[in-house]
Amino acid sequence: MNGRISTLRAVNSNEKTILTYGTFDLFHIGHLNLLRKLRRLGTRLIVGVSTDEFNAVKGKRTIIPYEQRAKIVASVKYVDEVFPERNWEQKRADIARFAADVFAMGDDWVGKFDELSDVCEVLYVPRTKDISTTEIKTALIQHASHCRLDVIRASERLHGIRQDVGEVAKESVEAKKVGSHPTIAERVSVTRDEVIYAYRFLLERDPENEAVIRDHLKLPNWMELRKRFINSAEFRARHLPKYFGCIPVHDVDVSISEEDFDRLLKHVQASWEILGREKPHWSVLTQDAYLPQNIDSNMKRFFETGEGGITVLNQAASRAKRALPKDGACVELGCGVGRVTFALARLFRYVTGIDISYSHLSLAESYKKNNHIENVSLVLMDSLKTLEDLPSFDFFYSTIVLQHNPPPLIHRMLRIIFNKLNSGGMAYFQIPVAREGYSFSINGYLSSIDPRKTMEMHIFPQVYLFKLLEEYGLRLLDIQRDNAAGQNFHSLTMLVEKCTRA
Ligand code: C2G
Repeated sequence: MNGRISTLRAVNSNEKTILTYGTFDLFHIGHLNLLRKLRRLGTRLIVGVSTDEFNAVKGKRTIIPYEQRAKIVASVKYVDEVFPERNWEQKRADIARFAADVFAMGDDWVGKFDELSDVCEVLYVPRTKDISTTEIKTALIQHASHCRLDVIRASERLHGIRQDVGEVAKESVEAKKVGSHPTIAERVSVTRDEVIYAYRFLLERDPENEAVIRDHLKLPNWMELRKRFINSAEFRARHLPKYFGCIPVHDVDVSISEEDFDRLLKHVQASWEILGREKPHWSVLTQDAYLPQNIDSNMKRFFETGEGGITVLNQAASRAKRALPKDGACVELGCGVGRVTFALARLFRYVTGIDISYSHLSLAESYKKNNHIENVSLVLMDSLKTLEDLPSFDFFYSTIVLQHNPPPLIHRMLRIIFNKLNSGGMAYFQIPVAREGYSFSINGYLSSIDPRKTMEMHIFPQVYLFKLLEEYGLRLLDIQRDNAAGQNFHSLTMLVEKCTRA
């Protein structure tokens, strides 16, 4: 089936075609009102229903699969045609394909699709208040947990009755003999819901089939179920920090030709420009809340995480019993949209924020202007020369940045940075130094570069890092293992100080 469900009517001149999109999961009155309102705007209403794969991209997981949602929407009398929405980019082509006169959405999307107004009218209509799929899901979960409570109460009641008839008395006498008494919870057998919730909450996935569910249902109670999940290899791999003591040496090229450097830099630049255009805040902190469609309502929270970074920095300095060179000049590498930069600006006399992506920097620039921040300058790094031309400075800051650069680039950038750091100055940076199975060969890498694969993760082996620290006379003041690069990386955040040369 090509995904289009329609009542096929010829398009004529006084036709006014309305185009809209949605997930329409757990179809509710809000959806119906919207479709009715939109149909009244024209003579034909066409609806793009998000596929399950696309919803995964949106960070949504639906209860009702695409096929059924599409059929439900198509059966609504206001709807003339339904087709699959597979990605964000298809709208312009769809408008042309359906000769849409109006593109319309509920006002929770206000402003998000204005760029389409060059090809058709763009409208945002008021949403129906107090109803949403998310609210229905929450109500369902609450209902389910009420049912579960009801079950527990019922079994407690049952326990009371059996006690009355003396059944349990015998058992409790036995248990008393060996000094333990089975609690109510231990006596309540495992339910199917508990098994499914255990998979979702502890392994972030659904059980693979009914057979595994049946196997868990054999367990005497939910404590045994929990024990089994927490001791499982999958849970440990997902949630417990890896031990890196036994990983082999990493095979990593760091010395490469100038020409290869340029290619590396251009590739990293291109990747981050794409991210900066498409999802700038998410590219800095990869959480759904910071995706383009969610950032407006989470912008404050986003910048508060920058403050959090300063708190951690201050803790490192106090552990090292060192005062940060606040009267000095601070340089931040990979400042992005300024998440930490503007917090650093409240700590240091002057901050230079450097980034490889113009699209990120332009957002930082407007934030700086809107908030009248004077002691920050933002610099686009279009080559390593940008770093080399920097005036020397007293403090260097960089977290969740170096990890996205291939090792030769990390090596070269740290060299320049450590060289430019004034004696007595400090550097604070986070860097992954190990990951099982990681290797880097420049030829292999350059031959497999994929510009679409925007967010890369790399490591910089400790041996090279410690060599650099030694070469530039940097003394370790504080070092912490961190989780900044995720479970599979051995990542360190360190505070170092440049020894004053005699
Ligand atoms: N809607 C509404 N009133 C509600 C809930 C939803 O008017 N109480 C509208 C939304 O504004 C949207 C449409 O119903 O225009 C579909 O909403 P969702 O199913 O939540 O769709 P969404 O996930 O927002 O997908 O490319 C755009 C996306 O596909 C939109």
